[in-house]
Amino acid sequence: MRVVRISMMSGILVLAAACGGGPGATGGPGVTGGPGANGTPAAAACTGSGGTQVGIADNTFNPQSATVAVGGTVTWTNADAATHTVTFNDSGPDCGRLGKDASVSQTFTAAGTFTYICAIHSSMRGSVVVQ
Ligand SMILES: [Cu+2]
Repeated sequence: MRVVRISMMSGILVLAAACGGGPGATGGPGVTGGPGANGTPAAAACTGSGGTQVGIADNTFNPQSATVAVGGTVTWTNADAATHTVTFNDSGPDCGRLGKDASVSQTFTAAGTFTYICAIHSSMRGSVVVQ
């Protein structure tokens, strides 16, 4: 009987978690990771505009480490002819492929250090420090 009871409680907890998110819960993996818990941005995936600019040129993110306040936004713009991505580590959002002159933004709602790579060129690495 005890096993059955534990199983039922687990089911209830799963249901509660599934219903607890409300609007915005579908924004991306970063939402459920907890603030900075696993290096994923605590924000909807790849949203926002403006903010701190990070250029992509010669297969390098510049600056490689950008610092923003909590609630701040980073916008990446690709100046290379080659396609790049902004892909956060540890199952964070992948902001997709950026062709030449394309840009993408990410808003950060929790403090922490969020590392990312270009999924096409694994030597391209950057980070955003949110404080
Ligand atoms: Cu790249």
